[in-house]
Amino acid sequence: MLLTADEKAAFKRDGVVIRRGAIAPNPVKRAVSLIDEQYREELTPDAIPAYTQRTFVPNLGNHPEILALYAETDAAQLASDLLGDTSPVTTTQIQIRVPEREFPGVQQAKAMHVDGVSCPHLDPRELRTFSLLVGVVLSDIKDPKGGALHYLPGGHLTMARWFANEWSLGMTDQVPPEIDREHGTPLLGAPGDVLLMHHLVPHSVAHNLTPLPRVMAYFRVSHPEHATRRLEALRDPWLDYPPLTDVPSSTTSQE
Ligand SMILES: O=C(O)CCC(=O)C(=O)O
Ligand SMILES: [Fe+2]
Repeated sequence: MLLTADEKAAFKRDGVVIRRGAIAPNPVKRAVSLIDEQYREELTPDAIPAYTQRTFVPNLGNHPEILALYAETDAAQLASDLLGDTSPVTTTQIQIRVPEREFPGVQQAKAMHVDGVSCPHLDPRELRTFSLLVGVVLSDIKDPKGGALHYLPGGHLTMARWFANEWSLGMTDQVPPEIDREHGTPLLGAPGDVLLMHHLVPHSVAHNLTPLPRVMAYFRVSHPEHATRRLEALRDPWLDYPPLTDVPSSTTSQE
């Protein structure tokens, strides 16, 4: 189902829309069991830091049943509803927050950041940006202390101003100090929930203090022109979102 006018207006204001239960139980169960099997068999503490920077279970990144969570569900349609044209998505990032008590001190937290800019493990002049993050919840996330993603509603507008006025390519700061101090809103949810998040919304993750892994699949979706204008898209939050040009920003709260 397409986004409602209210959801589009909320996306303009918050940079985030969450569709509860957008993905049917069967594709979710297939993805969860594929991930779960390999996670349990192959995970060693030494691998966790690198997986945390990139992706867990890397050999599943282009598995058809994992990619299908995006391409063969409403998720792809919702992304097109925001971006108009989209480039094909060919890879999935699987992010697991491992239980701290099972792997004490092994998995680092991630401070507030936007993806693809000044990544701590990359050359700060390299931009790996995109237009829209689509996140699929693959485990029950009931407790904010369970490694929930924390996002900052409205932060896309602050970030665009910072990129336009204060930031320059090559800086290692990921966000301005006032955003670094924020804790954000935890993404709580259940398997099959879908997060649509603007690429400029700052977000962070902390340790998982619950006994069960927190599992998300992320799809990074780009407007086809994005790669030719990455710097402009950091400074103009609606450049990659032609369908939203004339949508007013919401003034009423959602969720
Ligand atoms: O673990 C998560 O949910 C998010 C991780 C993250 O922000 C990232 O990999 O860029
Ligand atoms: Fe991120």
